[in-house]
Amino acid sequence: MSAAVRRILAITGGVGGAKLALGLARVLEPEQLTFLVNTGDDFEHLGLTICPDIDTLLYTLSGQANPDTGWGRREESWHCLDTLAELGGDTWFKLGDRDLATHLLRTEALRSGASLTDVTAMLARGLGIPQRVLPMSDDRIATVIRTPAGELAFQQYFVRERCAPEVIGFRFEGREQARMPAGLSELLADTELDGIVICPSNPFVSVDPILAVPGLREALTGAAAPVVAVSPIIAGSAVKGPTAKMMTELGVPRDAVAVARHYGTLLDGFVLDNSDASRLADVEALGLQAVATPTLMVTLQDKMNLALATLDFIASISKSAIH
Ligand code: FO1
Repeated sequence: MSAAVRRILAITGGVGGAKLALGLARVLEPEQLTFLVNTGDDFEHLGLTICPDIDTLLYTLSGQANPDTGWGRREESWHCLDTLAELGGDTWFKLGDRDLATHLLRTEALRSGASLTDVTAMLARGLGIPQRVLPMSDDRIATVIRTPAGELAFQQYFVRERCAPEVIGFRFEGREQARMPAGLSELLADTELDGIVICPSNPFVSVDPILAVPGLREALTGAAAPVVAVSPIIAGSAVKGPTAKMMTELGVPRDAVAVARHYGTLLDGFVLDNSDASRLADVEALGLQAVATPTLMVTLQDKMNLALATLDFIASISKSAIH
């Protein structure tokens, strides 16, 4: 347990972010920890509302995540998908039989007027998750990938096209009308909030959609608590997913320092992997505090160790000394 901090907000996207989220959940008391999750990947498929990053977090925290993929449920069966294939239905996005129950329940609750925040809380309760899990907004914001051949909806790019198309930019459709979820402003103003952690998620398609919610970036920057990001890039590569490929395509150096520069003035501190320790001074030259620690998370102990190292780093940062 980390006694050095009181309350923490953790910002997370998909599989990489959920690993640190689990580490944080294991070293903090449930009431100390709130999650803010990307919903830019959400989409309607076969009439169902799918929220991949929320589900990845919920399944990871509840021990239900598929250990092979990181997304979807463990001990899954695929009878519905197989039958869909027989009938000539769409099977490019793999919905398992157990996972379907989540999408059915969510879709029904949303259709009867519940907010995504309330539906997410209901699912978290059902999975025995005691922490608060907030979607980045109750309003729909859809991440759109810009490619030389035109625009692709996020899941078309990510799953159907396996991240193969070259990326030239992003658009967050619907952002202008979106609002922050209820309760977030109060948390950011809470004097007991001691830190905001940006988990090692893709900066472009997992974290930037969250920062695109009007007022959210400003609210994070204006919070008294320091904002610290953990690098998703280790020695020039991403552990999982297209982050490094996107950096190359966008003409950004493929390294952790470029991630810190991308977040810019939002950050007070940055956590690098030990293998990138030679770049500590480059991060500090951006006006940030920096620390190097093992960030590759394979075992539960790795996740808890990174969580503890990040919390210790937060406790060592005094935001007023920086700004
Ligand atoms: N990712 C895949 O690469 N292929 C799939 O068929 C797939 C299905 C899927 C079903 C439910 C769910 O919650 C997530 C699923 N994902 C799948 C993962 C997901 O699309 C991406 O990992 C995220 O959107 C990126 O964070």
